[in-house]
Amino acid sequence: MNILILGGDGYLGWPMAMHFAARGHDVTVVDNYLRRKIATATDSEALIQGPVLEERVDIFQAIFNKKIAYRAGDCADMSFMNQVVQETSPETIIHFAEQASAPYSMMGQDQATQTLQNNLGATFNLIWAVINHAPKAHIVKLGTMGEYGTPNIDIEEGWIDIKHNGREQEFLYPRQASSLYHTTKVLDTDLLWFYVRMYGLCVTDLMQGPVYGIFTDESITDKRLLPNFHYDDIFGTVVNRFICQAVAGIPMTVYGKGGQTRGYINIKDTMTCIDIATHNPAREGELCIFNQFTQQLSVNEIANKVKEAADFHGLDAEIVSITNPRIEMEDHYYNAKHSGLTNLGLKPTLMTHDILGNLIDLVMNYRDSIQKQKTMPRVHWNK
Ligand code: USQ
Repeated sequence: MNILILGGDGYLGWPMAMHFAARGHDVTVVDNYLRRKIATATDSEALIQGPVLEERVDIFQAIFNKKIAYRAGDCADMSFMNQVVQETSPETIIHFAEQASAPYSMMGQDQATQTLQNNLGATFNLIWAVINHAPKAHIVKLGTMGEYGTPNIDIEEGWIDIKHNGREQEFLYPRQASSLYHTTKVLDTDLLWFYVRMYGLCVTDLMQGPVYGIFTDESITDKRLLPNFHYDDIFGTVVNRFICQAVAGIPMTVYGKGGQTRGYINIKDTMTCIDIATHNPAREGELCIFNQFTQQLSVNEIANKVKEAADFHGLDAEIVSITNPRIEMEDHYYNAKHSGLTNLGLKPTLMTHDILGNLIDLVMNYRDSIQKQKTMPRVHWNK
């Protein structure tokens, strides 16, 4: 398969590129290093940061004897996007090219504008580049479980049947996000659904929960192939953050009551889910939606799991509750369906002691680089 990956320098984009290239697909990655630039600007550099793509594709080739093509450019630039899609003629396009930090999107007006323009611009340009140059290509878009928010009813897999005054129709499941970043994903879904209806595009939208971990079949082979790994409040996701805090002897920062429940997924399973979605493409004129997570957990449950795994490693990990910098429910109903990908063959990797222990072992090597001030929340939602 000829696969174009937008956002190929990212936490998920890079291991995804290696996954497909190692399995014999033709892979081109695109990136403009936006995340690296924001990380530098906000003093949020990754704890583990691989070389730039220009170098990493060579390291990958030396180890796997497979080539990954790299193109530098901005997906929010229409002429670049048109050119890349025209020249690569992809069968599948995997779209990760978004500003993915909820806290960054809530820092202030400039960061909000940048997030909105980048995320909507990249998705809109991709849609038009596909219409213009690859109308049969399958777009696999990374959405987020955060699009649904935390409703007081079960979360369905993308769609819901509504009965109203004796009549019935299926609609997109209601969306109510709690950061501007998550809201851009809601708007992406609406844009894609509109163009699927108008132009018969083939689109899969993956509603992914927070991801944790770093090891995939390929990244585990050489530390220079590891994806970026953040523990800061801007880019670090909660499990990775708690692991780093536990290793560095910093109390794990549970926001508020800690009852916030989400669907979590190991990075290894992200690879499998996207592989499954790619090999089971949406039909022409279909928007296919999967809820991409394997385990529902509250923040308190995660902190306790990390503490047990850390204590087992001889670390005396502590947990503290701090004032929640976000506006979100801290104690709520949460029951999200997620059978689509398991029905297609996903075998979940669960958050076990062993899995967390392997991460702790790796992070121990970087312990001295962990800075406490970067683990404290620096962005408050309503300030
Ligand atoms: N949290 C804490 N303490 C911390 C950090 C986070 O209690 O030190 C809480 C948050 O308040 C939240 C939960 O943990 O309730 C998850 O937070 P997170 O930072 O791991 O995840 P989030 O901001 O929702 O965003 C992450 C990724 C984003 C992706 C999303 C999936 O950064 O790109 O889309 O996970 S989801 O949350 O399902 O929408």
